[in-house]
Amino acid sequence: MNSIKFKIALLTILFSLSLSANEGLSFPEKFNLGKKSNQKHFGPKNHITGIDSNRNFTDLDKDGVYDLMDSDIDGDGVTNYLDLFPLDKKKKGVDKDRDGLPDFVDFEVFGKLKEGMNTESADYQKKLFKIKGITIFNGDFFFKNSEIKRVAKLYLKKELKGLRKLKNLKVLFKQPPHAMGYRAKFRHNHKAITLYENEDHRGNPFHQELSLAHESFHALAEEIPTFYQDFVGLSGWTEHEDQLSYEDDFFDHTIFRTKPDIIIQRLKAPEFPSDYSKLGPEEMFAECATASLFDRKDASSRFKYPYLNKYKTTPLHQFFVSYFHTLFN
Ligand SMILES: [Ca+2]
Ligand SMILES: [Ca+2]
Ligand SMILES: [Ca+2]
Repeated sequence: MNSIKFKIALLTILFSLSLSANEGLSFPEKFNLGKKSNQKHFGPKNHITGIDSNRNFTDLDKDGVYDLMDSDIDGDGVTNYLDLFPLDKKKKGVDKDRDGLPDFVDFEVFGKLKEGMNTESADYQKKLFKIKGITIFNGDFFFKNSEIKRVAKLYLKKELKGLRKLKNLKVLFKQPPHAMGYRAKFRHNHKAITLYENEDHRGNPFHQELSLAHESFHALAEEIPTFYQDFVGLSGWTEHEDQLSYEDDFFDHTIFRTKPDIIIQRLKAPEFPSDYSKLGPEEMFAECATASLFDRKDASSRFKYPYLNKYKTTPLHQFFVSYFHTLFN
């Protein structure tokens, strides 16, 4: 991995960690700022592709879940991203053709296609929703039709075909390139995968599929905690209250942010598919699962998984392969 890519990987971790740290906080009453938003911080149509920072400490529907962490801020039963009025429990937006996709994200309503989308994309959007419960839509950055096809085929016909409907993966959308080069992010509080427009994905569309699978496994880890815990038990990691240990090495959580290279050094053996997999049990789970799942002869995984051959001789790889038999159809 060259230094730029390495830095990007580290920054991605940093970002994930800062999010999860934030999500774990509990907010004292005095921080309940109660500031009303005019919704302008949200996305293009329903203003919800980014969460308004003013809403970090408010709880609109008073369900005890702060807005920042609430997948349904107004409590009307419609997840934020699919709610045309995410801050108004009386209004949701219409679904005229009654296909389950709110018309403001629907690629096709009664034969009328959204800008740039073709009928094939519209069909894939409907199928992905019906079969996997995932709504793919255009966020602040639009999908190309070829991308819609690849993404939908990944879930409907290829490696993730057998994946069951996940309760905490409901939406998938695209955002402009991230200043720090992030490729994708699963936002568990919002049941969403954000795909960032990315140079690597443009040059190697296959890598976009690997990123999606990786994020989907983050969703799966939450949905099936026993799967994740069995993995942790086998992986060498132990989760303590305020730190993690790998075999006999103890790591304070901050080290993942400040000195990730130390961890990569300590976990020297190339028994995991990539250096990125060494950055804590959650990343290791998603990386190992993805590397174990994909076996395409026509698309090289070497770039992302330089130690793949070695990894495939390990009990961890075997663990995933056996688990897939029970998890996937
Ligand atoms: Ca709430
Ligand atoms: Ca809602
Ligand atoms: Ca519709």
